[in-house]
Amino acid sequence: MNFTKTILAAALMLSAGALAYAQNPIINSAYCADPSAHVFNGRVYVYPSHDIPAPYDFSRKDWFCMADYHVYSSDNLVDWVDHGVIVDQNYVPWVNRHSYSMWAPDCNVKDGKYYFYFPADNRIGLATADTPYGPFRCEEQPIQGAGGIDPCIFIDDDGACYLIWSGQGMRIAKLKDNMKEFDGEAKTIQHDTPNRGLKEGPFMFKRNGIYYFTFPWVDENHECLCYCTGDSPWGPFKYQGKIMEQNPQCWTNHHSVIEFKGKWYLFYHHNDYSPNFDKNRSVCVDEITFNDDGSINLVTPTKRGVGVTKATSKIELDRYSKIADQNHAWIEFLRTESPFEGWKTVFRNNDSSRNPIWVEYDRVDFGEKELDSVLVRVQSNVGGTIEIHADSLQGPVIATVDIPGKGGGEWQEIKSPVTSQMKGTHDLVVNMRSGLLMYIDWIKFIEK
Ligand code: FUB
Repeated sequence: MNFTKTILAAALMLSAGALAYAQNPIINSAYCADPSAHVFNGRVYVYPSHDIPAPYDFSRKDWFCMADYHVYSSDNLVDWVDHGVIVDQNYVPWVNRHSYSMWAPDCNVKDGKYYFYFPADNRIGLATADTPYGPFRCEEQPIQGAGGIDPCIFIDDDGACYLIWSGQGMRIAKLKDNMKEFDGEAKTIQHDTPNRGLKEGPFMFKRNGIYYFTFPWVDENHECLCYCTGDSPWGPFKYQGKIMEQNPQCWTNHHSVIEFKGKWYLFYHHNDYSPNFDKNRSVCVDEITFNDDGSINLVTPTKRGVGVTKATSKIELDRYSKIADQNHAWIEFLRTESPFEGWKTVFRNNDSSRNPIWVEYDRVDFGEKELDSVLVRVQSNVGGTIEIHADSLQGPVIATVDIPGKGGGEWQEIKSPVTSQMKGTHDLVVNMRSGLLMYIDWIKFIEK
């Protein structure tokens, strides 16, 4: 028997559950990095690595520490489901249980079977399943000949499967039908990216006949994302430019690219929930666009992310699309000791400025029903007034909300009638019309 015993789904899916988060980062229940996204049966599945703070038996307290993998899925890029643990270092026969080295994985489907490749102990392992979310069965041994990290499994239009990974250089090997043995020799991928810092995390995809070989690369001091193009998975590849600039707050980045419902998306990571320790990272997604010649436009990371937010759900203004000048409006954690609770938006009129103090949140779906009121979760010692506009600061006022002052840093939920009815999807601009200092957690609309 080639497989170890089927891992009991119940044992590994203890933490499965639903979570809804419409903005970046998309996963707010755990630190996650290295997101490999794929579309299986019309649904997006994301296979990230799972960062944890170092436990007692891992001595490198300042290093990447990962013991297992979860998979997350969504059919709208807004509501995400955590399917729980799919592979755990304690259940893989060849992995040292104290190595915590389950770095960036990838998964793909062939003939109805799902093949999940993961690194550990500088080798690459395989687990297979009949569904994208498991239960996965681990092979007894790692893949022979693939020493390194960051596996990517690329399947060409003709069904040929390639394992690409980061070892001594970027390596590629064609796989036999069993998906676990090389069909011929592994090769080093030839590309002409300027030879400065580390390159790792390869991800390959094909679009309009062009093969895109993409990877994080330390151009200056941190990893940017860049891409090369070629005519074959084997290369050679020509360097074309960057997909995303480096983020000076986070040394690594790691990504994947998918097409979903006619648009293309870039999944990547930053360290939003852990600004002081960049080995506890978080997964984000933003749209990626191509020009007619196949070149990629630089993606600017956003807080707003992708997808449309329902007006009747909590609209987290701190995941803004645009904001007034940073002296008058900014974000802070609700509680720094508990970052997954999220952020609040701070409105501060500290110099009697007559300039509007505002925040813009794009793409809110009001549906077709009549609105009754808006609810605002807010904190303010002295109170003030906010206006909620549709479309722009000059657009119609949907509601004016008077916030009574309340001392002691207490939160209030203030309800106010809607004065202009909205239908369909609109951007929102929230403006502090009067007041000195106000914190807003979220707003939501209530239908009649
Ligand atoms: O997550 C650990 C490592 O950091 C990955 O394997 C690299 O790609 C980098 O993101």
